[in-house]
Amino acid sequence: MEFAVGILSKLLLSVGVLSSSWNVNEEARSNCLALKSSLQALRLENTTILDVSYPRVASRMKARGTCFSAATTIPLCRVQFNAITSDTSGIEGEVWLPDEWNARFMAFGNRGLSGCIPYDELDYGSSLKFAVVASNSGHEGDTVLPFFQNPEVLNDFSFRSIHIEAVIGKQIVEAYYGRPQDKSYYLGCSTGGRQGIKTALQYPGDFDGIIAGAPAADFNHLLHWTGMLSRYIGAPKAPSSPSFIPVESWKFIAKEVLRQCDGIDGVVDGIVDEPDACDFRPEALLCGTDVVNGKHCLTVPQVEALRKIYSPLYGVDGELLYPRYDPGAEGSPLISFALSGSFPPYTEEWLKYVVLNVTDYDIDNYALQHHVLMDTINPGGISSFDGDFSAFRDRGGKLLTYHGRADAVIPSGFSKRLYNLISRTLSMPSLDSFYRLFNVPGMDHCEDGIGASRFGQLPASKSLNDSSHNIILALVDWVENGVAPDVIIGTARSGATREHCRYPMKSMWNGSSFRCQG
Ligand SMILES: *[C@@H]1O[C@H](CO)[C@@H](O)[C@H](O)[C@H]1NC(C)=O
Ligand SMILES: *[C@@H]1O[C@H](CO)[C@@H](O)[C@H](O)[C@H]1NC(C)=O
Ligand SMILES: *[C@@H]1O[C@H](CO)[C@@H](O)[C@H](O)[C@H]1NC(C)=O
Ligand SMILES: *[C@@H]1O[C@H](CO)[C@@H](O)[C@H](O)[C@H]1NC(C)=O
Ligand SMILES: [Ca+2]
Repeated sequence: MEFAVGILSKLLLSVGVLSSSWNVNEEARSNCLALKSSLQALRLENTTILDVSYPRVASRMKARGTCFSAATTIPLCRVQFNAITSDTSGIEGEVWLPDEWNARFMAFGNRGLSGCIPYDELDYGSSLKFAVVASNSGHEGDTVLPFFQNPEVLNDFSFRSIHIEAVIGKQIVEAYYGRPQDKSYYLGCSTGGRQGIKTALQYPGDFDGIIAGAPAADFNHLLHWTGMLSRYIGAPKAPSSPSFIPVESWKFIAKEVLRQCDGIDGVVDGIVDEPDACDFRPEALLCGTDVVNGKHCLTVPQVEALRKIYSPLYGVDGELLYPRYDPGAEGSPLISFALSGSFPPYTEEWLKYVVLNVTDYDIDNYALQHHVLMDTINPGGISSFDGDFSAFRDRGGKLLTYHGRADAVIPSGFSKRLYNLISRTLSMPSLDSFYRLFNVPGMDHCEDGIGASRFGQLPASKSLNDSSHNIILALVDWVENGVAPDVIIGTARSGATREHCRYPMKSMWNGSSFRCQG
């Protein structure tokens, strides 16, 4: 009976929302407010509807306890929900349903270890007329502490929250508009990139198209690598270590990297297009016997630290754990993420709270062999480094990924490595038919940097909203019209544009412009 009432209200809603009567906003508003009782009647499994509201355009959105806020830009219906995922865990999320709907659904991921609803992304997606969903990934705050002795909360962060977003979001979309979405999409970068990769592997049916930028996948090794970088310069007691490199020194190291490698791509423009072509020699910065006061130079232990930083990280059995730091990323304000001289908090907390399950640990003892325990335990199954995308490929899924080549947090070599792992696992020399990686010269972590770094990948990286300049619309064109993007055109702060090539093509300068060559 309740189900029948739900169906009836669905039909009424669809008529109201889609009608073009003179009074459409008033009508949309009352349909929105009626959604609360129809959702209650639907009794979505394990889900409590916290509130349904029809906010004024430009009102600031924030949920209790969470860290972000953003204003809406278009009229929409806002649904706040809480989903129970186990006896000891649950997810808080929101679905935004624009009055003017493009019949598409989009879910968003998170950043860092953040348990925060990304309101700016909800606003971005809904302003493009998608019905959108995002969540706090199952915890509050940018820390590992909520996972301590709480494996179900970690499971939400590792693999479950995006799946729950998809399951609940789609039901709410259908309840409101009276029909399911035509296609469903996912957008995320960094942790959000890892969540996108994980979802394609574990829940391949959830999304028709996925954008997974600069993925923090191979998560244990990423954190381990970050910890090892900090150890090379003496963390956690860095300033008293002979190999310590103060943050200010990275400015002149960055200059030397450019002096040695900027021109390799044919253009001296402050950008190292192909960091893997840069055989940086830090010895060029050694203080000679003739060192004069004020000259920027480095000691032997400091140069040795640089050698390690610019080399791949190998494990105790000689296996590759993580690619090297990208030469060309030193100029970033994010250099201090791993190289401030402190031990990186994410790595320390990860080791303590979910690998060793202790609250206290002497991080002075942190060393290469710590990866063995991290690999063995792989908390929450978070690694997300697996090449078997066959289920996602076979259901017709499309995945776009991108990586800045001046990424000071996750080296761009990682995304090439993942591409090649998938290629080998599926015995596909090229993944063009369902998976495309765009390398972005001069872009930092997910966005920013002096390159042509804006292509619609994040709310702060808006670009022309056509499928050549906006990666979301490029994905839509691929999924819905079969038109795969050969290049993505990025826009720099200066307004200059540039075509970004898909891997393994390379960007080559022909004397007057960059061309992608394969
Ligand atoms: C609801 O939660 C229970 C227990 O946590 C779980 O077994 C069940 O699969 C959940 N249902 C859905 C639709 O997720
Ligand atoms: C894209 O931009 C044009 C011009 O600014 C605008 O008219 C159109 O509505 C936009 N499309 C979307 C989907 O936002
Ligand atoms: C820490 O707890 C997790 C989850 O209960 C467990 O899998 C892991 O083995 C524990 N770590 C150690 C070192 O015992
Ligand atoms: C370089 O590429 C551009 C763009 O395709 C083309 O117009 C130009 O003629 C090329 N220049 C040379 C020297 O090949
Ligand atoms: Ca250059």
